[in-house]
Amino acid sequence: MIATHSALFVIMTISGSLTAVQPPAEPLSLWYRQPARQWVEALAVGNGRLGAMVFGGVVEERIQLNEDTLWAGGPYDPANPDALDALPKVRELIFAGRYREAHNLVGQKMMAKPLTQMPYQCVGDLLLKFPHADGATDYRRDLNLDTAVATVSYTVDGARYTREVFSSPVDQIIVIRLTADKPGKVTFTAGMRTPQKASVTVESPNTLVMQGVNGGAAGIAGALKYQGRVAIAASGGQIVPGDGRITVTDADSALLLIAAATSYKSYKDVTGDPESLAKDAITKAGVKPFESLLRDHVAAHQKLFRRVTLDLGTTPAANRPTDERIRDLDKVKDPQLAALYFQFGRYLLISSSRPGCQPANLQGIWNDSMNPPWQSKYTININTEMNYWPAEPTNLAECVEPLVAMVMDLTDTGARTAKTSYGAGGWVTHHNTDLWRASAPIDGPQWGMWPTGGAWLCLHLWDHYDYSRDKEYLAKVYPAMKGAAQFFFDTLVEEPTHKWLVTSPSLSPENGHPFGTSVCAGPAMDMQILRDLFNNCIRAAEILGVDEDFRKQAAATRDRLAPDQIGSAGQLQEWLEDWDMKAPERHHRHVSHLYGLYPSDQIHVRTTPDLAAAVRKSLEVRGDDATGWGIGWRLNLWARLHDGEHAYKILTMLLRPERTYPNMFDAHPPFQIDGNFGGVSGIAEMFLQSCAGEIDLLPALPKAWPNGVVKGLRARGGFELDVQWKDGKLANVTVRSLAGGSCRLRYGAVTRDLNMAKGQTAEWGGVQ
Ligand code: FUC
Repeated sequence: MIATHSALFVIMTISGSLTAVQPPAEPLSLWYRQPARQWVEALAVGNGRLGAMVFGGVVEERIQLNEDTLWAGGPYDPANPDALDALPKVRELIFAGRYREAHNLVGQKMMAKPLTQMPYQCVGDLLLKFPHADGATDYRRDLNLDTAVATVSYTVDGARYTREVFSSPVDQIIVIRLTADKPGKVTFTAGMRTPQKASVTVESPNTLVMQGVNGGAAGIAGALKYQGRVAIAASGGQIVPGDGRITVTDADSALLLIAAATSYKSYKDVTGDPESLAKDAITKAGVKPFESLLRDHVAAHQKLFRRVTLDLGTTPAANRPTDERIRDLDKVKDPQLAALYFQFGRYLLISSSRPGCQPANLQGIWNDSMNPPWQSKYTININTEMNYWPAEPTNLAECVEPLVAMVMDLTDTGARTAKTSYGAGGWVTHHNTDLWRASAPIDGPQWGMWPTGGAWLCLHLWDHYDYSRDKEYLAKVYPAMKGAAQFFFDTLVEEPTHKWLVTSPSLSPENGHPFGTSVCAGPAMDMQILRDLFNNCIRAAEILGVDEDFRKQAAATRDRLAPDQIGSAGQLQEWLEDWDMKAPERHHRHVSHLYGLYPSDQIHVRTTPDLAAAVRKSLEVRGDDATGWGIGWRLNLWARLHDGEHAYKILTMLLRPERTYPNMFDAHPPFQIDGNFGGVSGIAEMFLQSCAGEIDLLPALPKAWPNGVVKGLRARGGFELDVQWKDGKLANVTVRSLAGGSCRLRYGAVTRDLNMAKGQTAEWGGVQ
């Protein structure tokens, strides 16, 4: 980091005096010169399970807390038994073109009971009140992405105060240390508040205990107990327990250890003991000095975070506070902001999705509400998948484990829905799920009547193998892939015109067609997802040497699916019929039918140029602007079209204040984390694409980034690559093989085939 401070960067402190607060020494930091005034300014820390938002107030600190299993409700089965009887009639109406009647019948007979799923909720807040009078100077609040520590520091009455906050994946606690550079200066009162049904008491002398039960929602009773504990230790001074609060006076420093747990053991077992879990975590962490808590936390974080570095060049703008950089994006040349956004997204995935935890939901794990937007759950018609797009390419494969575990749960709950509502084998999941792995269609026909969510999730099961080539893992997940295929063997129907096999009833996620609903048969996205599912099942069965008959059935079914079609405007058709140009929302945020180009590679500029041109046309018709995740998807698509300039333009739209809050959370709006993750994968796709059987180097490099280097990206086949470019041209690439095997590198028209032993490294320099 260049530590120059021109007059431009002399800044106002929160008390208004002129000072020169230094930017953090670590360039991969978010930083601010004032506390957070609203939640989307607070800084997020998390260990996959325990999340905190750090506001950084001088007189009052608010640490908003989450635990990733604290959702409303309890185990439930929403599958609607009336669906089975209605199914033939619904299909008949759809094939007769009576879509609105089909919609109504679906609404009456096929939707889940209840019609909504359970919300993800918050634990509450830890509040620290300080006796500082107004007038803090030299205030800085930062989040170091390399250490995953949030720090607040300021000066009051000549003493410099520092607060450090992190959420340790090793010790399963959130740690807060309060220090001052003069002895006896640390004085504060700690208390807790919560919107949950809970009480806050003090376990003398030094522990705040919040205990409660979760609430019900939509008629499903709450079934969870939970507990949060805050143990306070002080060096010097005094700890005085009070009524629901604890006061520390005149200490040299204080250490707060926060644990939280619920009784959730699995989607069908809520018999855990939150008290012993929380107590144990505090007891174990309590014997470690702060330095070892910190060291272990940082080591665990860096093991993942440091696998990838990205340098796009740095300008003086990189010294400025993050909120100002986002605000001035269009006025100031600041390539490092994109690198920071990229690494922040990787930081968020590491912090919200570690093995053994719940998958990252619509807000990762950060939520301060009892009824957050879309319940902050799992939306499987794009959002959950987008959360995991960057995982494999940006070398965070471990973070996929919670998603894989959720899919395994869904094979069970989804098998019940398949049987009850469709009379089918295998398993099915519609467009949403929650902590309880609900799998039936919700919300209403327009959104919910989409049976292909589980099949899409299976792409992630396959990709996790394809990037690692771990056959033992593949053997574990293969039954889930096979079960997803089985459901479609049993439910695909022949459409009357071409005799293609199609899904029915279904829809092209959330987009209404010209006949007053979204409900239809065989939308393009379904066909593309099922082609991937069947192909990946066949490949997996071949690798594992099993199920020859099943492979044949998968191939025969795949070959009868409706093909991708190009419509009259030259666009890729979203539906079986050429309805695109007549659809009421031509600029719809979802671009479901373009799944074939990204995340899939069925459509590719090299292998299927006509279809790729049709995707381009569809994207042009749809337009660039969309919700945060809608922009994130478009970014990946333009990168796959090898149009670096357009991809860069879209990335700029994602980074603007309209789509990026001051704390760098993505703005749908409101906050939705998928846009962050789509942004990360999109940036990675500009440098490296691993699809259609090749590794494409710098396929979408924009002019704005003439020089740079990215290290540690992953490609299919277990390869890790460092790519460097100069003056807009590939300068050098290093390939490491982690699994042994062959690959083809491509740079423009030039290719190079490699056959590598496990552990081998190859260089390709000076490519013309
Ligand atoms: C889908 C999207 C919305 C939102 C919601 C969580 O329904 O269409 O834009 O992202 O998921």
